[in-house]
Amino acid sequence: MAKALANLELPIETAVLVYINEDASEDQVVEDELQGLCEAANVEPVASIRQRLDRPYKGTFVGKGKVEEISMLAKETRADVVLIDAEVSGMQQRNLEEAFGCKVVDRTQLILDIFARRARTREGMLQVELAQLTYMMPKLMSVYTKFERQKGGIGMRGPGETKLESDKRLVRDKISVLKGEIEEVKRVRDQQRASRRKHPFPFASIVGYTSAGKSTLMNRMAGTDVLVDAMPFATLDPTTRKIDLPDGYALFLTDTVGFIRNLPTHLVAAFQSTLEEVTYSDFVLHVVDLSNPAWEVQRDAVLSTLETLGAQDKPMLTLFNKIDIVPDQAALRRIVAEWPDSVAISSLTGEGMADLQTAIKKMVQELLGAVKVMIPYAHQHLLQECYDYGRVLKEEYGEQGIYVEAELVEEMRYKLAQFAIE
Ligand SMILES: Nc1nc2c(ncn2[C@@H]2O[C@H](COP(=O)(O)OP(=O)(O)OP(=O)(O)O)[C@@H](O)[C@H]2O)c(=O)[nH]1
Ligand SMILES: [Mg+2]
Repeated sequence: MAKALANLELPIETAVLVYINEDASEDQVVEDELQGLCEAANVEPVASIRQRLDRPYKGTFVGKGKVEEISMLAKETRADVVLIDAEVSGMQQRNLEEAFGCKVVDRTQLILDIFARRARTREGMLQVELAQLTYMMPKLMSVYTKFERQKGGIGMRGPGETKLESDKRLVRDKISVLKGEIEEVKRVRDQQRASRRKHPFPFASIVGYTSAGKSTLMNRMAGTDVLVDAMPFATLDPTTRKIDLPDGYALFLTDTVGFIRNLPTHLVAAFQSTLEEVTYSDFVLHVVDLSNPAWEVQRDAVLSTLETLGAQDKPMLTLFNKIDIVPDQAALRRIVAEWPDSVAISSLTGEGMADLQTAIKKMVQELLGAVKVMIPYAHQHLLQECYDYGRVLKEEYGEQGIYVEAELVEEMRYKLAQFAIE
């Protein structure tokens, strides 16, 4: 089912949007974001409504009165879908569909739909399909459980099994097939990663909220041609390029999928293999769209996603982007001064790129530690590794061995520790 979604340009569907956010000060930001997501999914909002909830109602998510209001609105506007800006359970979704007489889609399904449209590589498509099925599974379960209770358990298996049961089994089977295929793609990529490790210099990932300008930055720094788009989730598949820095330093840089808040943890997990790039990086470049009024919320969402990935302790350079359209330059200077390891840039105009290069070079230098070693001739292959994993500044052949001064990545310094002098 997901495969069919992946490549089709589906027709525009009309939708009633239901906003759920608790905090009134976030209204504008939440509305802008959902509308952006709609645009990316080919959905045309025809009406919207809001409910502030401390806690969702068990059966219908929104309150009874709201169910009626939405129902009326959906009928009046003849909307194709009601889109709820939250995660809704299978049971709630079904109850609401019955009440509204139309399809109900939740935030996660909307995001997955966009992912499905944007996925280009095989791995991307597999991941989206897995995420969709994984998300659907508990919803199917809830339908089944209700059914099972009515009918009792005996004589339901084997050839006489119900449609739902066989559906469930099919989904399970499909999930395990997909997992296997993803494992295989991942194995190949791990090999590539291992060989990338042999390159002399560290590698970094660009992370950030969706539409922060990650791909624009990547393109500027690496001269690549990654799709840049004002719509969310333009990039789904990671791209890696070598970036040359001043004084003979270099860096491998990966552009990753954009983060977004309220993305369920299991969905983040489904994109783990894409996001794994981040966990393997030596450091991260965190792009923040400073022109967005919600930049702080977005920044925090990214930081907490990094935590989910276990990458919260990576060295990080924060790049305050889009300074060409930030109205308050004084505030900008204050923010940059206050936030540690940050640089103000415009990926679009190139402003701040020299500062950025200097900052990155410093990060790279910090990863490369200076060593002075005497490598015995019996271990002379290590000299070649010094070249492979770092910068060799001096080599002198003496009686006891080869005297080497170099700047090396940590693994290499560790290896050479036994030959260190002074
Ligand atoms: N004014 C201005 N616009 C920018 C800047 N950087 C990026 N943009 C615009 O912001 C939008 C999103 O840029 P992308 O580079 O696609 O953003 P991204 O972070 O890769 O987004 P996803 O891949 O969707 O997560 C595009 O319309 C860019 O032209 C900047 O420095 N200034
Ligand atoms: Mg991008």
